[in-house]
Amino acid sequence: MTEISSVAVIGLGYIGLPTAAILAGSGLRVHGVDVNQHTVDAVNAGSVPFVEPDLDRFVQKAVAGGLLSAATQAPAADAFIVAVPTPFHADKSPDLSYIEAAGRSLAPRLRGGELVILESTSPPGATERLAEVIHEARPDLAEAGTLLFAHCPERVLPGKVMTELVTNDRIVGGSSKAAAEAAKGLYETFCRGEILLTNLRTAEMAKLVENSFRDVNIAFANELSMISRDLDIDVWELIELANHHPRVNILQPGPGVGGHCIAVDPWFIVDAAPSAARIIRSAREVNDSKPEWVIDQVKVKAFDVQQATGRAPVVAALGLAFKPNIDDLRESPALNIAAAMAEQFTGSTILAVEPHVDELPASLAGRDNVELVDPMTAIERADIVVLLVDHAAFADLKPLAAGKHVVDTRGQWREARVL
Ligand code: SAJ
Repeated sequence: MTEISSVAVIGLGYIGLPTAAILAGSGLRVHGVDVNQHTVDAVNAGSVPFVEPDLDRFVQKAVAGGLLSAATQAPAADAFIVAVPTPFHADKSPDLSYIEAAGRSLAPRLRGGELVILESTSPPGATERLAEVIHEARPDLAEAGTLLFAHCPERVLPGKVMTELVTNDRIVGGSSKAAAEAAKGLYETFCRGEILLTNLRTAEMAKLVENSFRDVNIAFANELSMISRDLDIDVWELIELANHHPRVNILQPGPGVGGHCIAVDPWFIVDAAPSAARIIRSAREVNDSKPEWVIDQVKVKAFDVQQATGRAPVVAALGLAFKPNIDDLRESPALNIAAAMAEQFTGSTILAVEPHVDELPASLAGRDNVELVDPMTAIERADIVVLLVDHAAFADLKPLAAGKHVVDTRGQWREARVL
C-alpha cells in the first residue's frame, strides 16, 4: 500500500479520541467519526466530552492546526481505525453489533488497498468478522483482495492515556505480513514502545489474557479479604506482609471490579472456551460477588444503629467512580453498591459523595432517599461511613469519622498495625 497520510478513526470515545488526537499530533490528517452529534460538535470545537488528563490540550492543538476534524459519517482515508464498544449480551456472549455497524459504515468509502484496523477489545475471530462484513458490502474489493486488516488492541490505563499511548509496547496482529507491517508503520508515528507483530487471533487473545490476568489476581485479593474477615485478620496487613516475599505480589481488594474492560473481557474467553476457562470464570464470579458482600457488612452495622437509636441509619457512600481519581462511573461497583443501599435500606438516607461529578448519576437521581453532598457534610451527618473509592480527596478525612461506624472497602483508612 501507499504511505498513509490520512486516517479515519471510527468511535471517538476513551480510546478513539486520544488515538485520533495523537495521530494528528504526528502530522497525519485525521477524521474522527462518531454516531453521537454531541461528541462530534465537542471535538470540532476543540473540546473533550469526558475527563482524561492532558487530552484536551492535544485535541485543541490538533483541531486548531486543521489536522483533526469530526463528522458522523466516515470519509475516504488511507487507513481506518475502529474503536467502538464491544459489550456483552445478557448471557455474557460478545455483542459485535457495533463493530459490524462500523464495518458497514466505512465499506462504501473504500477504494481498495486501505488498511482497516480493529482496536476495540474483541473476542477471537472479531477482526475476521469485520473483514467479512466489509467484503460482503464490497464484493468488488473481496475479489480484488487488496484490503489489509489488522488488530491492534489498546492497553492504556484510563487517567494515563496520553502517556501510555506513547510509552506502552504494542501488539499488532495482521491478516498478512503486509497488513501487520502497514499497521506497525502507522503506530510507529507516535508509539515509542516496542511494536510486536503476530496474527489476528493471537493479538485478540493477548489483550483478553492481559485483563483476565489482572482480574484473576484481583479476585485472589478479594477472596482473601472475605476469608480474612471470617478469621478476624486485617487483610491489608496480611497482603503487605506476604508481598515482602520476593516472588509474591498480591493486588488490593476492593468493593468489586469495575470499568468497561476487566469486568467484561474475561467473559469473552469464557464464551470462546466454556469448559476449559475454569479459573477465569471463577475469578469473574468472585469479583462480581464482592459488592453483595460489602452490602452485607453495611447491613450488620445498620442493624446495630437501629438497635441503639431506634431509627434507620444515615449512610455516607464515599466515592461512586469505578476507581480512584477519575470521573468514570461506568460499570462501577461503588455506584452499584450506593444504588442497592438506596433500594434496600428503606427509611435510611444515603449521602452520596463523588468529588468528580456535579449531579447524581441516573441510577441514583430521582430517589428521594439519596442526596449528593460534599465529603465533610456526608461524614458529619452519617451514622455509617462506607468508603467505596480511595480518591486522594478522602485520604485525610478519617479523623472526621471518629465515633462513626466505618466500612472501609479499600483499606484507605486502615489502622496502623497494633500487636
Ligand atoms: N482494582 C482492584 N484492586 C487492584 C487493582 C484494581 O480492586 O489492585 C479494581 C479497580 O478499582 C477497578 C478495576 O479493578 O474497579 C479495574 O481497574 P484497573 O486500574 O485495574 O484497570 P482499568 O480497567 O482502568 O484498565 C485496564 C488495564 N489493564 C491492565 O492493567 C491489565 C489497562 O492497561 C487496559 O488498557 C484497560 O483495562 C483496557 O482498556 O482494557
